Amino acid sequence: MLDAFAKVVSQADTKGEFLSSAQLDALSNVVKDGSKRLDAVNRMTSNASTIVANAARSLFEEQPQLIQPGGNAYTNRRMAACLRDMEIILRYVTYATLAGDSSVLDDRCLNGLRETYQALGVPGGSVAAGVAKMKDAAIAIVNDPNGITKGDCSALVSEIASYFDRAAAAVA
Ligand code: PEB
Repeated sequence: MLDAFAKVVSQADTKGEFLSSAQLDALSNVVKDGSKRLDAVNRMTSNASTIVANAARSLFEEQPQLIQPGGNAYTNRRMAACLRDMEIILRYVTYATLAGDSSVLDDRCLNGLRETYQALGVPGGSVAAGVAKMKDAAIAIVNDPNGITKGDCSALVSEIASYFDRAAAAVA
């Protein structure tokens, strides 16, 4: 598991080189925008259950076969597993956002997930659709201008979007 700093150190060390000025500039931006990053993580974390519940509700509205007899979220046990899975994915997206690097998400959540769903008979495309819904909700919450110092969060938001996209692509 790497963060934005450890990643650059590891890349430079592999080549036996000093950190480049481009690498230092990129990290300097990570430091400069550190409060935005922490605020985004805080907002996603404190709204996690709302993000998950709304995304799941909307997924089941669009794909009602999932909650009908024989569906992959039919029975409370499977419904609970589904909500839990969405929460796990969101949790790892918040970790990646804090770290500024996707490796924690890749290594501890997404690695082998497609194969797990295939083995369980859970439709990966439906999980990906649920993840896309969490992405929209999380970004709306991160971008909410109320009660926060205003600034340009576009780079951070596209980074966060990329973590959700990565999760969706890993299971679709
Ligand atoms: C991944 N999910 C399930 C299982 C595992 C995961 C390992 C099997 C064991 C269990 O049931 O607990 N676990 C999960 C994860 C990590 C992990 C992401 C990462 C670290 O450790 N059903 C649907 C939707 C979808 C869904 C499409 C969006 O209709 C999910 C939610 N996951 C789902 C369901 C099961 C499951 C298990 C229904 C139960 C499958 C079954 O037992 O029939």
